[in-house]
Amino acid sequence: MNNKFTNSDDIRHKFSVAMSAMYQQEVPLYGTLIDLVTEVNTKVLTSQPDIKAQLEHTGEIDRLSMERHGAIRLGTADELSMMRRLFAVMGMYPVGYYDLVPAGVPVHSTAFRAIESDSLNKSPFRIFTSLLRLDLIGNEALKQEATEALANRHIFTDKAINLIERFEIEGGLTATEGTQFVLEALETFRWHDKTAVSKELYQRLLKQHGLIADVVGFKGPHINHLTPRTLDIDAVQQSMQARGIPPKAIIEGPPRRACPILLRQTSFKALEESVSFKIPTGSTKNISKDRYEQGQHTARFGEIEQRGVALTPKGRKLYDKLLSDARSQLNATPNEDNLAEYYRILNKAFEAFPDDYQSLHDAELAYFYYQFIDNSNAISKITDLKVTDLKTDDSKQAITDLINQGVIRIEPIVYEDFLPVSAAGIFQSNLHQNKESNSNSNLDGSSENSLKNNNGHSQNNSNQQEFEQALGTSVYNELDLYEDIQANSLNKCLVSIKNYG
Ligand code: OOG
Ligand code: NI
Repeated sequence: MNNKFTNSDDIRHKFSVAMSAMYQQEVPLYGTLIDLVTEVNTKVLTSQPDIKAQLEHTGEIDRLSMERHGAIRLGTADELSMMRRLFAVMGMYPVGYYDLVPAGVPVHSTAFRAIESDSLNKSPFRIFTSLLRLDLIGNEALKQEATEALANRHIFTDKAINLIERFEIEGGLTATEGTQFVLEALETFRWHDKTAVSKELYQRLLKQHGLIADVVGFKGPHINHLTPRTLDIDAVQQSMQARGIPPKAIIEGPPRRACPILLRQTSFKALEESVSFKIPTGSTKNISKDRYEQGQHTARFGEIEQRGVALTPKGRKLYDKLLSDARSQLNATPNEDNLAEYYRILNKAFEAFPDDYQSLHDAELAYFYYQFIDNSNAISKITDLKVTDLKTDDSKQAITDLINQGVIRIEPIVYEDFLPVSAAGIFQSNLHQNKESNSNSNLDGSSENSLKNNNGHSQNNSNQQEFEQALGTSVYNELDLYEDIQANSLNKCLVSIKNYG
């Protein structure tokens, strides 16, 4: 990149700092949560030197305190495609496809994030971005009203759009433009307590599904949570209540393990917030003179996550199987009442998943960095370097030998993405639970007030194609990215060994 331009990693970092500050102001309890996470992380780093060393080796130690993800929900294809262009300015690209419809949540999603290891370590900021599936609304008249409400809103400032276009034409932004961009982009994610829709329409949308009301009812895609990364999610969960932070009952994802895999998440319950609904012109209601009436909305919360090693397709298949076995054995949605029983079943199921890094590596269940250890004694013993890649049995054996000889070490590649079952759990625990609408399973299409099933799309792929068409590009496959990172680390190692001395 031409050096008259500011680095996209820097823009992303500044943006994530600004976003976190804005959200702490909007939702002060999120600030309390960050303080708690910081305390717990400091304790872990002092009491567990092996974890500290691992994070130093992988380059994650510096990013730990700034690590955040957030989430937004969009209403239209145009919003999604402009959002992609906005994130590109910050070096964030769509990775992964998550269809949440089978889990009863009428959206499909991707995560915008950096994709290179170095960029991730500079700023791992990610946004889980969902597109509402309005096509699933069975009631045609309501669908029409929702479509119109979305067509009438403009979620990006004119200046933000100008700067995005400038970035695309010039190939970058100057430092001054980058600073302006952060301020303008932030506007899109701000909370608006004055809505553009009437209370009556909002209530009909809510009856259909809490998510539809959260998207269609508002002027913009307010950031609905931010998530710091903790090194001990159980410790944070246990201390939340004492700090006045009401936690959701269960921790989503795998059970607690010696070698964490993928992602564990929990959140505090969404706040009930006051909003002002627009009174339509011509209405006889005249509750306040500025023609708004009061109401409530529940959508915004805080979340925490503990990240572990990224799994290979084989590892992921095993994870999905064990999780699904545990859930079928429980035979109910995990909740407050069956919590102890759920964890017992889950722990038992995951005994089938190896829990030390060497076994995870040797069984090709997880992705690892290969790192050269500068140790002349060990290296002098190498006579013939037989490693070429990660595919042949000879190479694999040679790598194992190098590890045993102390020439290279393995370190876990952290999972940077999301999990659809967990995401659905997070969505559901933070949606307004309307008794009539039954937010959890209202996708059967059996009545006017319910959402249609995944009409005509039995193939997951066709949903992904529609999502990518709306996005304006295809999403990166996260597994390819981990595989590249692993292969590159091996190549770097081999070069270091060959050049040694
Ligand atoms: C997104 C929920 C998913 C996660 O961390 O899995 C999510 C939302 O509520 O919009 O953020
Ligand atoms: Ni989240």
